[in-house]
Amino acid sequence: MFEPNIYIKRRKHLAREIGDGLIVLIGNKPVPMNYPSNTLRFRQDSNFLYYCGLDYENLVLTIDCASEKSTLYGDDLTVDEIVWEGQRTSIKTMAELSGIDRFETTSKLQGDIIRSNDIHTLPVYREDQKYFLQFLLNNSDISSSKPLVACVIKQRSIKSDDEISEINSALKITSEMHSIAMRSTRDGLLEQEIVGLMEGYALQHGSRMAYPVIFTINGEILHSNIYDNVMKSGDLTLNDSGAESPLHYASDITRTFPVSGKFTPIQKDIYDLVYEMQQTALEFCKPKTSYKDAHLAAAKKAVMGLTKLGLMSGDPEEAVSKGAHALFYPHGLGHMLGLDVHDMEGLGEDLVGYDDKNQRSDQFGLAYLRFSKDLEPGFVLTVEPGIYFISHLIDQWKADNKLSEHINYAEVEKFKGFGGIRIEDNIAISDKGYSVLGPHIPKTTEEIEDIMQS
Ligand SMILES: [Mn+2]
Repeated sequence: MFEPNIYIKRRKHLAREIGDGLIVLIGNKPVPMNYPSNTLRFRQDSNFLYYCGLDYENLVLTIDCASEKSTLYGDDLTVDEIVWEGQRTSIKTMAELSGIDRFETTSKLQGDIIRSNDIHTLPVYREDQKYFLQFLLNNSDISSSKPLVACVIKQRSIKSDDEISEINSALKITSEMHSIAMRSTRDGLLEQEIVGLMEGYALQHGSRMAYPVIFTINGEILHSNIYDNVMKSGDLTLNDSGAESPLHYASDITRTFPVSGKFTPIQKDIYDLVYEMQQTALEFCKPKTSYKDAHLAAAKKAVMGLTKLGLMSGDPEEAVSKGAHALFYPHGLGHMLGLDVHDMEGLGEDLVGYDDKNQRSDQFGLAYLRFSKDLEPGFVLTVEPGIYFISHLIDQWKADNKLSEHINYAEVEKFKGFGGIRIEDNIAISDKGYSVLGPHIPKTTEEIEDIMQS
């Protein structure tokens, strides 16, 4: 946990911003996997962690906005529970650790809540949270508080130095996972063997994954979580994986490398293009520049490179405005990163990534841009352009003769089976511009070939 003062300040700030009423933040409960006592790995709610840091099950935190006083609700374990789970920190100590003014048993919670007629809650993303909140409020209408959501997003969007250190500590593990993957991959191994080494390394160092690992020779499947392919020389492997820090801050890194340890000429061409897309996008990563512009600059770079390779044609600006690049680059440049890997997405993707000035497009590809706002010092983001050859998408566009003034389908056909390439780093925005977080992870084709052949 951070020092209590950090949590006290965060809660006071929130209370002052909201001004009136009672904020109710619900910690997560254990979730059954296949029967009640066999539960999924516990992960505390990120908003709960942000405002009190307490990483335990079955807690509720309230903040009274007028008095700025907080109360922690929870129960010490019974001896019967201790027999199975062991002792846990007492509720009294938890309150002290987080600088919380009062603590009460859970049995007091509903009465205290019902006495207030101005309750502020956050959106729920689990069924059990929904039922618990309906029970607590004695009401089936549990619509979340718009002002609370807006304040939390504003507060959590700006990362302090302490938070950036946490992300850096997650990246230390992640960079080692990525090095292990590059050093261990070879012809004939199954993907799962490498995934096991990476997750094992994280576990050995007290860390877990911030999201399910994507490690696949089918890199064109954007979020594949299947690891049973045999990797062969000539294949590219895409590794999108990131560990969590001790306080549950996420990291999110992607590297793509050849199974053989050496890129073929055409793999190198496409790889270098994705690399240039990322470099181009990074030049836009500074205060007051919109992240959408960074995304579109990467897209234009993609069109220019693909035109050189004979896959696209026509004016790059026009091709991007029509969305032609999305055949190869169908996702957004990146997203915020923090306690969640897609930070605060549970509060609403549009509220986090868009505002009055930056509205979401409905064009295929651009519509998947999760974050579009003007950048501010303290924002932490991923920058993750990619180029993919997705057979089903190519077939569909070709059948519709879609944007054929910009896409040379005869050439594109030849790339079916190529896979996909994505390069992803995590950056922090400062007054001056951006800095790439964490240790350097081999990224140029030369660096990757070096580590794979050493
Ligand atoms: Mn990402």
